[in-house]
Amino acid sequence: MTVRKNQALLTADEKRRFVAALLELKRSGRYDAFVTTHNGFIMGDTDQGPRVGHRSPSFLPWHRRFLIEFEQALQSVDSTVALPYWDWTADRTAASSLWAPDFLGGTGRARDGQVTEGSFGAASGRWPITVRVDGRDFLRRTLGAGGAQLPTRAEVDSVLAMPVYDAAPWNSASDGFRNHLEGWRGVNLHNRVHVWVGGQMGTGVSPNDPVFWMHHAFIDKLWADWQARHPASRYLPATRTPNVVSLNDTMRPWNDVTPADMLDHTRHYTYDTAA
Ligand code: CU1
Ligand code: CU1
Repeated sequence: MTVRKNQALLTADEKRRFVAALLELKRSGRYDAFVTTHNGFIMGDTDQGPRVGHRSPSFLPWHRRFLIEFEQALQSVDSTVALPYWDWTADRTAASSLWAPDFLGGTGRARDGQVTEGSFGAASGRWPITVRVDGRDFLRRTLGAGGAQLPTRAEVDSVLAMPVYDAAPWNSASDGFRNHLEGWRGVNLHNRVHVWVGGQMGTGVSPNDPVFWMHHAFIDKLWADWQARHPASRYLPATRTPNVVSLNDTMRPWNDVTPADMLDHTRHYTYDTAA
């Protein structure tokens, strides 16, 4: 059984194994296929047209399925690995152990944002950015640039308190839990973290930064926490709705997955809530 842990509680050996599995997927080319898929959806998802991965109700089930596939890829390299989650309400500075050289490496240098430390720094030669939106082939970060602040626990709680999953017009203008969590309006949780990290994380090729998976594992955990807090609330829309994925519609790029299939994460993994 896969148990996803808070990254701050991983042992040195667990960190080593996670990093080694990432590097092996990168070396084999499997990693970059995930980056390509994600960017394709970012480019295709629009407020007035078809939208699946983002700015729509299926933001949460789409990323849940995407993470499960990635986690299975990691486990094909090392069966002991699970995706850790990054609770950015607790580990909220560039001094966090998350960014240490033995894990993800730190922020980028001032000149060009290039990450210089650890396995994902340019000097390691093991993390070339091949699926990219410009000519720069190295991982970039600008942690907390411009005085940006990560969301607080109080802000998370204010979003978890929202009882309605989503609402018309089912896009970036919607009220409801999904859109306040995704971050197009209101306190903005998910989008703000992408901006705080900066570099590739602020673009459609965000999975180039391995922190993408830990950020989205926490977003996924917050969805599970919301479900537990609102047992009477349901995924919406429940019936066919133009341009968006309703409860029982299949969800691209998969042809056998619906949001309904993704509602119970415990069929796939659990979250270690010891912390
Ligand atoms: Cu995404
Ligand atoms: Cu994201």
